[in-house]
Amino acid sequence: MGEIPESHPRRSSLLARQKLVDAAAEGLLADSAMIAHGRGEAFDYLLGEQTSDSARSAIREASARLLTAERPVISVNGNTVVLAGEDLIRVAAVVGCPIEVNLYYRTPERIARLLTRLAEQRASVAGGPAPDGWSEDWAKAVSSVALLGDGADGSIEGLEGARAICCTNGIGSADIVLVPLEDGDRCEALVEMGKQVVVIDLNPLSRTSRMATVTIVDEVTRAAAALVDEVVSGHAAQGDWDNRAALSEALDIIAGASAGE
Ligand code: PTJ
Repeated sequence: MGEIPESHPRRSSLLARQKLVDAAAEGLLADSAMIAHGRGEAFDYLLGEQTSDSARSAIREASARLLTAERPVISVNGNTVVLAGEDLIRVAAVVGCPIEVNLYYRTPERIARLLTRLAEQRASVAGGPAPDGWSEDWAKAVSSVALLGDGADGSIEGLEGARAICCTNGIGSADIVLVPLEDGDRCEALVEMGKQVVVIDLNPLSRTSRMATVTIVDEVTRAAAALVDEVVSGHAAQGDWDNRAALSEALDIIAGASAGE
């Protein structure tokens, strides 16, 4: 792809697409990853391609819950690693939790490639600057982030086949799972197991969005960046979290989208 001018109105969208095109060529993505991304883009367009106040509130709630959990885990798939891997490693470093590669379309090759990509991202993040407000040893915190997914030995109750597979020391024993771009069945199964499930999903109508404990209706790249700031700030939870209200607010934004002048 040629150089995209800084002023191009669709610059970030084009860059994200190119990242996915390159990642697909490297065998990191599911065959349907582009379709999933396209559906997300359509919702993002209607949401104004920005983090709403309501999504920001969900990000704050997610942060507070991750920070106070006993065994938090971040579960990532192909699209998430490619679009938001580095910021999720920053989140994991601050929270002090592992990252598990857990795929909808699981193959040992993709698990291995995604773990390699995450290890590269971890090294790059460890060698880079700490987030504003972080005062401890950044390289040490980042290097301590465990990357799980290989040799998965556990299973998610209520699911069948490869989609049930998980790591016992990751999702299997977690009390809260942050899982961007999750599917509805697995989200429901995790909730049934008594876990809190935080999802990032641009579609406020998806089963995943409706099943989750906390739904962040936002683009995964923007949400992960905002989550870094929140976990470093360490704000407390906001009391009773009304997830349905958060989803309604996202739908109100979509319903109010207009063609303007
Ligand atoms: O890497 P794998 O094998 O785990 O497969 C990953 C995909 C995403 C292909 C798989 O999980 C899948 O098919 O997902 P779905 O069921 O299409 O759901 C994707 C959801 O994520 C949809 O509701 C989209 O609106 C949403 N979505 C897509 N791109 C983004 C997004 N949400 C936030 N940020 C995005 N960039």
